Amino acid sequence: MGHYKSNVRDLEFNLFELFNVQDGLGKGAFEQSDEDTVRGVLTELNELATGPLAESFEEGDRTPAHFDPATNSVTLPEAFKKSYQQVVDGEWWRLGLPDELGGYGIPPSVQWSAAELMLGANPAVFMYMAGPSFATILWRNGTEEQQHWAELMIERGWGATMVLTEPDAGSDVGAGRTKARLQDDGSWHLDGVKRFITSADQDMTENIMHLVLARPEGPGIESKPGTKGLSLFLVPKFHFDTKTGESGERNGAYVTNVEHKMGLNASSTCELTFGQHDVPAKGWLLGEVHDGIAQMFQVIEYARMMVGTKAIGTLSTGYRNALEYAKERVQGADLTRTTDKTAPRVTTTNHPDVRRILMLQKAYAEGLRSVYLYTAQYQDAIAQGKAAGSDVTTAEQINDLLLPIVKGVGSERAYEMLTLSLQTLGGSGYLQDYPIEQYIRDAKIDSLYEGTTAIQAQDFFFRKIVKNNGAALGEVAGQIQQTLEAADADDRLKEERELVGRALQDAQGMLGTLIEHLTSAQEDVSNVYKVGQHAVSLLMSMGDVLVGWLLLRQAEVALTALDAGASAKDQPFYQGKVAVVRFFAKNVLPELTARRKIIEAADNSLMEVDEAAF
Ligand code: ST9
Ligand code: FAD
Repeated sequence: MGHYKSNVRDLEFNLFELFNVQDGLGKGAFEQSDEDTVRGVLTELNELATGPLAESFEEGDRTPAHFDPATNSVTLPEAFKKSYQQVVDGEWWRLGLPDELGGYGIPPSVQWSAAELMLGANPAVFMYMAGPSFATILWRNGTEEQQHWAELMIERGWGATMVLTEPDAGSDVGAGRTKARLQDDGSWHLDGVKRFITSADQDMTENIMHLVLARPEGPGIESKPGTKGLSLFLVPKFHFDTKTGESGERNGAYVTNVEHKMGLNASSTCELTFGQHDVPAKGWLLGEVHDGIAQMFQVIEYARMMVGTKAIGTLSTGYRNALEYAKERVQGADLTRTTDKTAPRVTTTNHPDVRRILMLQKAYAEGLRSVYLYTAQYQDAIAQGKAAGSDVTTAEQINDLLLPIVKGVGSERAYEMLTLSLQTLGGSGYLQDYPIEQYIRDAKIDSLYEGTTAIQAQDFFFRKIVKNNGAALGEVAGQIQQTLEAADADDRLKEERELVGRALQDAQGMLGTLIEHLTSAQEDVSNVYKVGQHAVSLLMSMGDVLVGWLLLRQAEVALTALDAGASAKDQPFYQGKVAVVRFFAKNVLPELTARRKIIEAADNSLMEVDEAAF
């Protein structure tokens, strides 16, 4: 058995029993798919994920991406390349493509379920498959010729990268200094050094298309500071025949270093240098418009969803590995019989503390899966709405609101819970005999790249709530209220509903206080520091409310299924859904009241501490 323990039952539960995606299949944008296709996709992909894909997970860690400075090239271990090839040959990358580029017309919610399976089994493999997805950005924003390049990228299976970060420009992308100078033939020469670029070189694809943010220079080009002065350039590793895609001369974008990381070692993280060698680094402006940051955010939105799903997928397999171990590990007597030295030894699942940490892992693994799939419901609605020519503004705003929760809360809770997965195994968890230590190392990056948690929290508060006048949040809060006040609500979940209701009030109270601080910053600007100090707490709390609410909805579905006489095989699954919301509502949600009190008592004493006193 490989390391990866997937949870297709729970994916299908979310898709078909909780969110009823089947209602949208066979129509509009999803005309080509039906329930059987979707179940078939998940079954087939699950076999690939738990088998050939998971097979090279460990090898990719122990034999990291290798950099050869003499040739500026990166090589990957053979076993890893084999896994990649199998996913590519299966054409699984087509799942994410629009119909006109050869996609299958599968809803985003199903695409992300499929992504969870691949990301949980071997995240680096999935990340190297960025070429076709990033080609859609060329397709959407490019000139007619660049749209043809998008087709070439897909047909010829090229790799692709997103290139923002520089040594002095991480969270602050607008501090980037890489320049692009306009040439007489309409192309651009790039000059600068980018850092930490994922997949910037590998030995698996014929070519790599770099999507690079740089500052344009040339006659008549206005220079603007910050992110609004950045344009997006297409910079291939090799020049290519623009009709056939055949590779030609080497372009002047070279990998000049590969980082030695804590985890995710199969994924190459590269320094990428433009125009500092003999060959110029030629690029082409995307769509001939200077709108780089907005264009790049189309990539970033996808990547933030991907990072959250990766973290949650890793948490899920961490939990299931821990559970399997605990069910078999015999250690100590039952707590009620510890004084009796002859009492039988029990499996660790009998110990209250092991139960506590297992149920906490289950709550976040299954709750956060629902959160990313709830988000994907809005991506489904956007696709359907666009196909029907209707207004999708609300769905877009809710999707935008939820992305920092999927990414920020997903990554933070996954890392926190994975340490409990390891704890469940005791000392054995610390060994490389089990996959959990690698999960922890591989998952830590999720709270860092694609915008750190602090950046997600600020995005959530300032852009997604304040700038949106709370419209999207109001919609989501309205849905939560509806569940809480439903006339036909099940009495067996009364207490849980009250606890979710109180948590929602607490989170709304936190938000209200932070908005007061922001408003009062008009008189005393330092009050905005209070928002900065507590924005992460707000983000995490809103995440907990969503987890609690979705676990409650899951439990309602489960009780109905149990009442209807669920099969013997399904009964424990549904009983688990009821147990997990009971636990989460009573043991986690009350913490929000304390967090609210902390925010209400916010002051700026922290900001007044002299740096030397830290
Ligand atoms: C990175 C990559 O870390 C990590 C790994 C990636 C691997 C990718 C692999 C993908 C795999 C794919 C595989 C597919 C397989 C297919 C199979 C399918 C099943 N939303 O607030 P302002 C825009 S990359 C939208 O003033 P500042 C907007 O245009 C590095 N747009 O910002 C706005 O203008 P306006 C990641 C947004 O103060 C403009 O920006 N690095 C949003 O100038 C300016 O906004 C980061 O993420 C948004 N949320 O700059 C950097 N926000 O307001 C993190 C802004 O007029 N730092 N815009 O609309 C930040 O995000 C900063 O907040 C900042 C601040 C840079 C935006
Ligand atoms: P900094 O921005 O220096 O942040 C340091 C700390 O300060 C963090 O805790 C941060 O939250 C905090 N901080 C910074 N600014 C603020 C603020 N304004 N308010 C509050 N807190 C703040 N980049 C790419 O362009 N393409 C890639 O493919 C890519 N892949 C990556 C892969 C890996 C393995 C890694 C490690 C990084 C990758 N990155 C990539 C870069 C990544 O996106 C950045 O590391 C990330 O955005 C953070 O930037 P930084 O590392 O410079 O940290």
